Amino acid sequence: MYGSERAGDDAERTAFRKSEKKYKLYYENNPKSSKKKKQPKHVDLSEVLDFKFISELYNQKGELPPGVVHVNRGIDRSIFGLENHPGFYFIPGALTLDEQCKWIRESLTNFPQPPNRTNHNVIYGPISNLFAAAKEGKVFVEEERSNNDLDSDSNGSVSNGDSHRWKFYEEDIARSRGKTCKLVPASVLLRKLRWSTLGLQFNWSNRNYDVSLPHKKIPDALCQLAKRMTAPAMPVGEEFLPEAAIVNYFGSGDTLGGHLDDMEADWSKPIVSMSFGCKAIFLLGGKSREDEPLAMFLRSGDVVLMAGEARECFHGVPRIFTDEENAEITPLESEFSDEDDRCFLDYIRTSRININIRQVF
Ligand SMILES: O=C(O)CCC(=O)C(=O)O
Repeated sequence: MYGSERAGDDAERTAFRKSEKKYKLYYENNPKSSKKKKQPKHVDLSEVLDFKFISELYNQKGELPPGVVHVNRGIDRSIFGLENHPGFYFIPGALTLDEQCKWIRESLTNFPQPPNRTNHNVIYGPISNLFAAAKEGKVFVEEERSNNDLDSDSNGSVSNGDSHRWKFYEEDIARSRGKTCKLVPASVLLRKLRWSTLGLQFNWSNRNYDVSLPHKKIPDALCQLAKRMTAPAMPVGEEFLPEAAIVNYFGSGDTLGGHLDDMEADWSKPIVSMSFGCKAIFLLGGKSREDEPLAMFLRSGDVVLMAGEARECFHGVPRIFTDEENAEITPLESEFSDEDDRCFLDYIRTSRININIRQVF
């Protein structure tokens, strides 16, 4: 599902795959000037739906492009839908700058904290305080465990269940120990953070929610936000119950391959998906990978709901824009202007975060 996955020959030929390839980040081949900064290949973005523009046009002139509908229900924002995709809702600029900053901070500091799992669990076991360690320039060191250590773990170290454990050290101490141990800078681990899971934990190997895994409830403030945002897509008289969330972290060149979210028991409930940081392209396909997907921009603060029939549609993220001109994060730059916020700004300038929240049962 993630960018590193190799698609088979059949997948290469589908309409969805073709579209992913069209928008994916490729670099110009420029062997003569290999010292020059790599230049992204030009991509034709003329067919990408732009709901920011659509919303401005609608507010000024009441006009809508063919196939787009205005939905007026539930919350005090413009909501748009697509004639050919019942159950799909796009709420441009749904989240205030304050809300965006809050959830970016949470996504980097609290959400990847154990018992929430991340993509790093499988190699390193649970990692505490990754963002703080990266900010302080620390290095993760793998140490052999002695028999005494095996009886009781010391503070701040994590065990991956065998005779090794990983621990953050100041860089100079890490380098001196590192002659006999494996080292990974915390900043590298942060860059390679691809997902964390909140609430009921998703087991990616079995592709199911593993209720036996230790977990904390989704924070109340996030539940309240999800309930508010899902109102337009909820069956009448019912309330959304947020039980699980996936936080996706994207760096330059990262993609999320076309997939279905089909592991939840009740598809009548929407999935609410919130975007933070750099602008991205989202592809919304049909029930088959053969259906040609629609491409649309997702910006920081946009919210997408996938309910009803749209829950059965392939979707993915083939591109994020991390260059200054296209990332469109200027409003966040002024919001994160305190010295204390520098680390969040440094991260989000070249990254995108997506939080998507689900009712599972
Ligand atoms: O990043 C996004 O906007 C989409 C995320 C998504 O589709 C998923 O996690 O299932």
